[in-house]
Amino acid sequence: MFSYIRSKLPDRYTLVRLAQDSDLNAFAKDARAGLAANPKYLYPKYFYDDLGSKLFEAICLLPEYYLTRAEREILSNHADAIVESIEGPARLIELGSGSADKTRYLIEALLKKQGELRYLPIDISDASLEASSAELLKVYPQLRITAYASDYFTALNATGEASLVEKIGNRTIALFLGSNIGNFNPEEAQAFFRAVRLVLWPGDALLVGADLKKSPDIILPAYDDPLGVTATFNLNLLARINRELGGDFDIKKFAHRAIYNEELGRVEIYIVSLAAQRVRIRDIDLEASFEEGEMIHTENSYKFDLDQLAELARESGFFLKRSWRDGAERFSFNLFTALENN
Ligand code: AVJ
Repeated sequence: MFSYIRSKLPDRYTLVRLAQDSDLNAFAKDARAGLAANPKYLYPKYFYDDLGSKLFEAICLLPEYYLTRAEREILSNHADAIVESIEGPARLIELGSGSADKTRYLIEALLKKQGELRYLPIDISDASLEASSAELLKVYPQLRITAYASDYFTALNATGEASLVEKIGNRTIALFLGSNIGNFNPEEAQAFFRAVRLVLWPGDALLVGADLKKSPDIILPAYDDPLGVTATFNLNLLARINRELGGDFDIKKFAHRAIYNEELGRVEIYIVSLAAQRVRIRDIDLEASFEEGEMIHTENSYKFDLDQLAELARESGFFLKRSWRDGAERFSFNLFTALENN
């Protein structure tokens, strides 16, 4: 079902590549369904091919994209307190580790507290996993890494099964940084919390970074920056269809659009067709036609308040033990504790 790949760092690094529906197939299937639908949509998980992952790292450097800096501020100020709020030696599972840059604050706090640590990053980009793990292993000799190249749900189950020995005598801390939770609609967020709860034991912790509701004057520029990095990130979805599925999108005839839907408390991201046009996608044998102004919905990014987070916890077998915020109160970092009964 899955393969272990040994790297140059044999005893401190293992990569587990979990067999899924071949990625190419899943992308082809989902792209076909989304572009044949009305209204059209594409899933945000497909942003993150190797180029898309790099473009997202560039977004995180933008002054308008306050989320990364706010979360970094919280972690750099409170990592020790966060770790101290969780009793006992722990292993750290990260869902969507990306560059694992901000994770270092928690890794360092845990190493300080317990001397050694097993870190289990999960990411769909194995290029990101390889690069970030090599970096971390160089810097932290007391770190061991088991990396999962996989979607969250498949890998979560594997971390639960593969490591019973390690779970005994260790707490598990599950980490979900960067307001990635914002991509889920409320039902999906609940299902996700429940899936995480299933691999945790009572007293284990789930740490979640969540962007807060606030004025659209602050939120919108983070999703529509003047340099056009976010636009490029969004349009890369079409470029990816051209590269991987033999599409002939003329990228210049499409544009990025972000709106804040205040009622639903979410940013909605679209790709707008700037002309009436037809696009042929050879490998999925699809011809998609667009009207001028027609949109492809590519992402939602939900914003939260603490009541919503506490309720999400209650619905899924956790309780919200503590929250931290950055000085400007834009972003929250939340400690959920797994309760006895599911
Ligand atoms: C990675 C989902 C947290 O919603 O802020 C950034 C993705 N999209 N700019 C977010 C994203 C456009 C990001 N998340």
